[in-house]
Amino acid sequence: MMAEPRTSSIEGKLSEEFAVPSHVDEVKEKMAAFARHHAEAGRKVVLITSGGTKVPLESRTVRFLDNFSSGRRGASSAEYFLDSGYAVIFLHRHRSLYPYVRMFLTVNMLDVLQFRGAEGAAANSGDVVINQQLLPNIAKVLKRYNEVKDGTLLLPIEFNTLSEYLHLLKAAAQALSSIGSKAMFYLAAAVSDFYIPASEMPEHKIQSSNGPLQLSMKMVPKILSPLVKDWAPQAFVTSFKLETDSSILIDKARRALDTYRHQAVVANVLDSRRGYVVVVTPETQAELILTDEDVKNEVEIEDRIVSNLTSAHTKFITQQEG
Ligand code: PAZ
Repeated sequence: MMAEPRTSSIEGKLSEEFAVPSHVDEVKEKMAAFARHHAEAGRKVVLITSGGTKVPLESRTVRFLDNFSSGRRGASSAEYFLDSGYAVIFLHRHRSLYPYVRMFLTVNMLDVLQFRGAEGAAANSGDVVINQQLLPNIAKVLKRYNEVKDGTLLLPIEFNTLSEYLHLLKAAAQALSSIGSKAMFYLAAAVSDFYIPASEMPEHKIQSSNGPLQLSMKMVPKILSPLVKDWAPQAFVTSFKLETDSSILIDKARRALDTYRHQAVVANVLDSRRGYVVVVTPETQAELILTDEDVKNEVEIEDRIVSNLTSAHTKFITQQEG
């Protein structure tokens, strides 16, 4: 078993070494009000994290370290949670994939719009119409998007840098603590494990004339530890584990569960993540696989992940209450 990180030192590091975003209190209040409102209406609330993080190398940032995550897992999972009756706080990387809109991102908007006006008419006197054939399922998706919007069931919160992510996740965990076991955390974002503290970062653009660059980076504090123990101790928490070497995946997922004592880890391998994951809990291990038939029918693996976890969450609530 891994040594459990000391939560007080993690909290200290968070406030000392990561700049606090100026809007964090305002966002925290918004999330708390959202959670209270939906819990009172009998809904469960899931906090989804989605996308990669940006780690600056200079304080007037020209260069930064990033990662592969597109945010597709988080965005599509948000839709399945909404379909399962959850209200969703979507803590996502700025410009990563967004629920519903994600389906149309490869389409050039100007190709699907047509100008209809009298010959020689001024551009502002005709109509602009949509060619729906170029936007498959647009009417159905738009209807669902509007239902979600009208019901204020989706609260989007953006982050960009690692610091913003860490502080906003802490604020979210504290905001959701008031709804106890009705809250689920679904931590699908790909968060950097390494960073350069502000005190060690050059202010200006690193000069290539100084020769090859050597970086020394520190470990990002493991905030799953205070999240589970201190900030939202009654919530159902799911973390994600990504590896490129499948032979170490399940062992790493089990070690995370032993260390942080949360409820589930979704384990996946980079190249197969769209069609195969393993949901690992302290007692169980469920392989979720898309068949060729599923792929033909455009089934998404997130549908299966969300279905597995919402059942586990319901059982968890019953146990907590019983
Ligand atoms: O964002 P995406 O759909 O491209 O990828 C999803 C994922 C691989 C980032 C996610 O499933 C995941 O494993 N997140 C945690 C990564 C980690 O181990 O830090």
